[in-house]
Amino acid sequence: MHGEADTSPSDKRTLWFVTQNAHKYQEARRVLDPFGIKIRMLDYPKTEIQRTSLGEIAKFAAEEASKKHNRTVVVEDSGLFVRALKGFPGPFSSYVHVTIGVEGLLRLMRRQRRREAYFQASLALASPRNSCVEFAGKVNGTISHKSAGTKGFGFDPIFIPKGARRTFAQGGTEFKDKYSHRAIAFRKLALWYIRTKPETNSQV
Ligand code: ITT
Repeated sequence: MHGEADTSPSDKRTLWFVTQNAHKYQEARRVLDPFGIKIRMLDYPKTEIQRTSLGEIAKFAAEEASKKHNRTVVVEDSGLFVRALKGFPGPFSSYVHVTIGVEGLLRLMRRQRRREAYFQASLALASPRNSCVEFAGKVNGTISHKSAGTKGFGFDPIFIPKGARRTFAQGGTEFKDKYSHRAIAFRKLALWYIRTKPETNSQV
C-alpha cells in the first residue's frame, strides 16, 4: 500500500493529505468518504519543526507544503502521550516507534500501575491563498500489559481506548474509526468543510 500517483496542482477539487504513512491516509479517507469529500495522498516528507505542540508542527508543515505544491493540503501530526512517562513519547512518537518500538515502550511501563495514556491528532488545512485552519482530536485510554492484535499500525497493539476491552490492533477498522483521535479530527474537518463549502469538492 503506497501513495497514489501525484497529479497536477490544477486538480482543484481534491484535498491532498501530505503524509508518508499509508495507514493514516486510509483512516482519513474512510472518515471523509461518507461526507463526499475526496482526499488523496501526497507521498512527500513533511517538514517537522522541533516543538512540543502537535498543532504548531502541523501548521508549519501545512503552510510550507501548500506553497511548495501550490495546492490545498492537509497535514496531520499525531502522537501517544503516556501519563506515567510524563507525556512521552508525545511529539516524538514516530521516532520512538522506529527506535525502541512497541516492546521498548512496554519495557518502560513494566513497573507502572497507572497506565493512562491518550492519542492526539492535530490537523492543519492550508491553501496558498487562505489562512490555515486547524482541527484536533483526542482519545483517552490505557496502555495494555502486552502487545495484542495485528491490525493497524504504530502503537495500536498496546492502546486500549476508554470504554473498550480491546487494543486498536485487535479491533480493526470499524473499531478504530469509532474511537480514534484521527477520526475525531477528520470528522471536525469534514463538518467545517461542508459548512464553509456547501458544494463539497470545491476548492478551499
Ligand atoms: P507522516 O509524518 O508522514 O504523516 P508519521 O507516521 O511519521 O507519518 P507522525 O509524525 O504524526 O506521522 O507520527 C505519529 C506517530 O505516532 C506514528 O508514527 C505512530 O507511531 C504514532 N501514532 C499516531 N497515531 C497513531 C495511531 O492511530 N495508531 C497507532 N500509532 C499512532
